[in-house]
Amino acid sequence: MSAAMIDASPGAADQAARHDWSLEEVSALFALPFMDLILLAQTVHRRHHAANAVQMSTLLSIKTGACPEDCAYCPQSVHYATGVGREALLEVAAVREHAARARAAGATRFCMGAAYRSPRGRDLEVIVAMIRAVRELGLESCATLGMLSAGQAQQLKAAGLDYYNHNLDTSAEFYGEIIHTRTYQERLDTLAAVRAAGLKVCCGGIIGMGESLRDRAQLLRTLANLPEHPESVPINRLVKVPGTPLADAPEVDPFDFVRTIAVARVLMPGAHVRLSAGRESMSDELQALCFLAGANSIFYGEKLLTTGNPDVARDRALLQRLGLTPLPHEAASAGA
Ligand code: SAM
Ligand code: DTB
Ligand code: SF4
Repeated sequence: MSAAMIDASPGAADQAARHDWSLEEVSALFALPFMDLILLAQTVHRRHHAANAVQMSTLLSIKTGACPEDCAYCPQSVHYATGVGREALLEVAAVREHAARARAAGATRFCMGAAYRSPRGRDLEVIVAMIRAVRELGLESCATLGMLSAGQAQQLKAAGLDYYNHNLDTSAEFYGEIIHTRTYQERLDTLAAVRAAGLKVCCGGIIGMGESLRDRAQLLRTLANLPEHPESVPINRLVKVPGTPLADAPEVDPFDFVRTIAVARVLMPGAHVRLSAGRESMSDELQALCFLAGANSIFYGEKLLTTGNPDVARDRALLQRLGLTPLPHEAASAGA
């Protein structure tokens, strides 16, 4: 399908959310003239979200390094010499302190990441206590712990977890170039277990690993064609970490990155599209284009898991210069 066959008029923004996108349709969105795509994405954005609100999540690595998986982008894989050491699971009190600081700085969601293939039973019990501590502070909670069984997902839900992050990372076709220790189907199975447990889904991918435009289209198509759209869609720009196989991956054309955000916004109108890893090396102008294209969520705080993120002062200044305001979390805005 050529770009001319896609309805990019503002009226197209009123379409109901769909789960039957063809690759041709998604590719045609990517092929639209840049301005047409941005206008469509911004129109969709305004139909479904507060125009100038940004959801703010703070990340903490609760278990760092020595991960048995071989994800080619990841500084925490035991397979690559990146200087990231093996650390034990943090204590609950330390996590509570980090979460309290994140709340004081203005975050509404606290995301705990662990370098696991999947969590072990006794660690999961400690993580349950961490989730309770985060919730007691009035923050939304998110965890990303690798693969989950149905029972583990239910255990996390019972602890009060709000979101589970598990990314597809790229297209099913390109995935085998990046990860060999876990299948694409295993990722889909975890997402299904998370959904079945009643948790909200945070699922996205990484741009800049050498994937083609077609792979980007397939990733977004797979996300949009899930039985329910993820509530949160993180779009990461690869952080090239020395020692990983992707340390010298080719640069992404910034406009192609913005296009990816815009297509995610059009395909998943109700989702929060998060401008995720990679912001530290983005100009303020590029970030503003990403917000214009429909991004309405960021990771907020000096650190992602092991790599850097813009400091809080820079982000506050950026939001202020753009007239963007932090989104209160759902429970708070519902008066709970
Ligand atoms: N180990 C768990 C897993 O893989 O599901 C959770 C943590 S893992 C670090 C979470 C996500 O971070 C990955 O799926 C990937 O999308 C993202 N990520 C990791 N390293 C990255 C990098 N160098 N650049 C951009 N995103 C990255
Ligand atoms: C996501 O999509 N990106 C975040 C979060 N989910 C867990 C992680 C980014 C990690 C970047 C590399 C690092 O800091 O180790
Ligand atoms: Fe492990 Fe997650 Fe890193 Fe893959 S992305 S190596 S599973 S920590």
